Amino acid sequence: MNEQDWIEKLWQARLGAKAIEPITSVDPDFDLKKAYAIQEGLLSRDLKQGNKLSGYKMGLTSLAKQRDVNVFEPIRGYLLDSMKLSQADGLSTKHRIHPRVEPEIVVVLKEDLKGPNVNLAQVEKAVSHIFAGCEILDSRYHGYKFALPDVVADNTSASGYFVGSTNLVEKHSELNSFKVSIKKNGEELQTGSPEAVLGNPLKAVVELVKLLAVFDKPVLANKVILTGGITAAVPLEKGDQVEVVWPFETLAFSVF
Ligand code: OOG
Ligand code: MG
Repeated sequence: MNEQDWIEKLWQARLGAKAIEPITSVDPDFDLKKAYAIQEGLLSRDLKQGNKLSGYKMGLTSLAKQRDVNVFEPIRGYLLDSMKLSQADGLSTKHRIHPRVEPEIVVVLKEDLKGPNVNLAQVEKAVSHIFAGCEILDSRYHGYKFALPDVVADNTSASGYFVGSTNLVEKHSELNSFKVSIKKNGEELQTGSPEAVLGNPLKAVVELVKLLAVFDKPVLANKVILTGGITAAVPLEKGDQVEVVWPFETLAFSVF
């Protein structure tokens, strides 16, 4: 199996909501470099099909998430317009294999940032919006099991995202005092604070700029940036009612 074969397999797995074996279980030499090349191939294919890049995501930026999937290194992926979800519409399970939800801080920049030497002060200066949000994940691998290169090739399990409507940028110095919880069918299943993400979710943006610099790419202004799950993710099924409760707003949706 070569790179094109894996791109095709992952593409079909996502399209048909049918899980595949992790690449590392078939090819023990499969590494991170090859994995990002496959992710890049999936992005090109998405763009060629008319999908639009809506943003970026960091993953595995908190210990809770690293332990959740037993992978201990931050990773990055891409987001598409078609992944943006609305609370009114809810979450469909139809084209998903085993969806999960996790709470995340969402950031938007007002200027592009590029290069390996970016620092936190530059990110703070460039931020225009901070939103409460949550990500919907859906690994394309059997049993939601994978190693680091597998999950990178699979665009870091990206499947959807909800973004709140209150710009919290003026409150950015208070973010770490926020508490967030995930309730499923009224039961609180996870709680955490944005501090869990590298001590400050804006540091995840620094890491994102650095990871994209390897590919000589900027993080563009006016795109959404998911900074990484604060808590372990909660598996979802048809019929679930989900509430992601933040200090200034609650994101609520049903799963159908
Ligand atoms: C991997 C993606 C991790 C996050 O925010 O940590 C991620 C997964 O859990 O499927 O998006
Ligand atoms: Mg995430």
